[in-house]
Amino acid sequence: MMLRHKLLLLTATAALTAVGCKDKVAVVDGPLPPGAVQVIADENGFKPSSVTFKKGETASLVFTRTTDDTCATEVVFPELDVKKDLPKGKAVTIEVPTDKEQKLTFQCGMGMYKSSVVIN
Ligand SMILES: [Cu+2]
Repeated sequence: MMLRHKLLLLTATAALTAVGCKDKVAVVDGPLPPGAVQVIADENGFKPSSVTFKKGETASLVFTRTTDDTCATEVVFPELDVKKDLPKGKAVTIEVPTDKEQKLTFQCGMGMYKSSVVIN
């Protein structure tokens, strides 16, 4: 029997402030919660495209989409059965299970931008 860990999905309430050019969207400024890594979704896909966490430590990814000119309007974690919309300019936090060593993929809705999370 496989125990599938339920992910806690939460939308970060981090305040975002748009500055400058209307096409630019501010990403989360100020400190991220412990164990959180910021990921930007833009016209080139996800940045960074690989994130590593330590087994057993609190881990989350905070996604922010910064442009409309991208396919990455949602993020999908196939192995975790998780799919979340990425509204432009809104930080979306996805908690990553670190109970075991594994490599997870995250990608855009169509699977073109593939990135990975390594837990080791
Ligand atoms: Cu895509």
